[in-house]
Amino acid sequence: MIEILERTKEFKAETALVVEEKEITYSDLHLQSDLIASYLLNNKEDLYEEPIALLIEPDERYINALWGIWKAGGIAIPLSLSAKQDELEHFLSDTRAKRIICSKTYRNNVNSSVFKNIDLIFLEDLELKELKNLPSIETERKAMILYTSGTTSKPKGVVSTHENIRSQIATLVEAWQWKKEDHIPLFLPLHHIHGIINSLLSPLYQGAKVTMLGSFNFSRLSKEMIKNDFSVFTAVPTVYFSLIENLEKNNHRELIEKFKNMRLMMSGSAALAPEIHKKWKNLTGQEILERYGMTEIGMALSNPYIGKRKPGFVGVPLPKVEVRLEDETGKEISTEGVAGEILIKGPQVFKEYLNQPQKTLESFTNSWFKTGDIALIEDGYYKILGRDSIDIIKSGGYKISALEIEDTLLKNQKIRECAVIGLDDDKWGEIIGVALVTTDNKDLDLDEIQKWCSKDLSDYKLPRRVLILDNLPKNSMGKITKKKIKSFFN
Ligand code: MLC
Ligand code: AMP
Repeated sequence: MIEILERTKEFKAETALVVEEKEITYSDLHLQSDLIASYLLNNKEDLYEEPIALLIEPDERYINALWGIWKAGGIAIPLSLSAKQDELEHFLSDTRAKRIICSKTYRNNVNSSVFKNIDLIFLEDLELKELKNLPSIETERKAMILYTSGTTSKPKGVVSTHENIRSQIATLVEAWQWKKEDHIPLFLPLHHIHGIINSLLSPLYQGAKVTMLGSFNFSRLSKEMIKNDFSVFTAVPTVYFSLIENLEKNNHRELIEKFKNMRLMMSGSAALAPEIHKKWKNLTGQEILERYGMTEIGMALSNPYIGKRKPGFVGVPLPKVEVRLEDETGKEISTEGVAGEILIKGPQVFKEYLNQPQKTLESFTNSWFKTGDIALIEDGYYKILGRDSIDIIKSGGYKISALEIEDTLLKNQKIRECAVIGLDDDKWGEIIGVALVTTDNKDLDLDEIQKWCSKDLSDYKLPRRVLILDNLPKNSMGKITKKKIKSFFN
């Protein structure tokens, strides 16, 4: 039994989603997803974990398709609509998905070589009439694969079960007191856990209302804020930076009042600078609740809903999440102020990395998942100090593999050597910097490099600063640490 599906049936005629003024009820979502499940099953009684990808705009069709796949017994793979050819090829070959549910707007992007031998199911083309018997799904079955950047060049598929997802949601419902009366604006991408679990599935689990706004856009969000009384808000730090920039430019009293009246505003996916926390409090009176999570584990640490929220800290373990810090020798750290790696245990921790049994094995020690994030505890509150890899760049709430970009750059004949690094930035957290040596002093500028990368990589992975180091002796870049290379930019 998939708990979120069973529960939400009870909410019947209540509004679940609002999309462009249109209200979609829980019954609508269930009927449409039953029909999609019936279509996907065709003559089968169960899809038995068939992987099915989603390339769908963030509107009601996304939930219809996601729930449809789950109801038929498949595994859902939500993909980014802006994923480029190379990325899609990797996702499709890694998951071996043979069917993709798409929305019509995606038709123009369909590139024949990537989608060879793939059945593209355009939702709007389907005449969905027939309802079939749907299988009963055990909670231990695989439910979803999300891609996340690791220290190897290709993103890893994180496989979660229905029980993992249920636990991730239940934890948040309890800690943040989600209720039926809540209303949240959704503007985060729906191929990452922040958007899927925190912004969308947690409110639906409680019968609350989600207004789906597409990707973040200040003027669209402002209009909706004025029209509605949203009660909960969750975003990445870059969004708060953007809101402050806009609100400071012109003093939008009505909008500020709306923010003031919310019951809970949260931030996560990247470190929220205490300065932003302070500015937001001065502007709106809201103390942002910062929390810490990861695709593999859902949310693990959170400042309290009721109680002291400490800027620069991510709080304490969420209900039913076990958290510990370990030193390099694997010994638990029990002294405050001593830094160590965060380890997590609990029912919300993912099942495995797709097709990477060795990587999965190495990521656990005695059933504890090793996050790779370093933290310390002060007065009982965790403080994230950073990730132990310089090759994971955090920009705008996204995690980006430096190696993936280096891979793309080195395919360019004009580039002989390169190093990709994250450069500190107030708004984005980090921006992507590239230091490179050209082949035979070839002319290269940022524009050309961005164009080159944009063939293979999503926009958020594009280099934003380039430093040409043609005066370096041959083959010397590999010998210099990335830390040193970073210092060349200043
Ligand atoms: C875009 N731009 C960037 C950039 N991305 N500049 C530097 N670095 C980047 N990374 C530039 C564009 O080129 C453009 O420039 C301008 O900024 C606006 O771009 P945009 O794409 O329109 O940005 P915007 O719509 O403002 O989007 C920013 C954002 C978005 C922060 C809302 O990136 C976003 O939704 N991020 C969330 C990602 C997320 O959900 N992460 C969660 C992962 S799960 P110009 O010159 O054209 O104006 C996870 C676990 C957990 O982490 O704990 O949650
Ligand atoms: P992802 O790999 O996309 O799932 O992102 C997970 C990573 O985001 C974590 O391993 C952390 O490095 C980072 N992260 C999430 N929340 C926070 C936070 N509040 N502060 C600092 N880093 C965070």
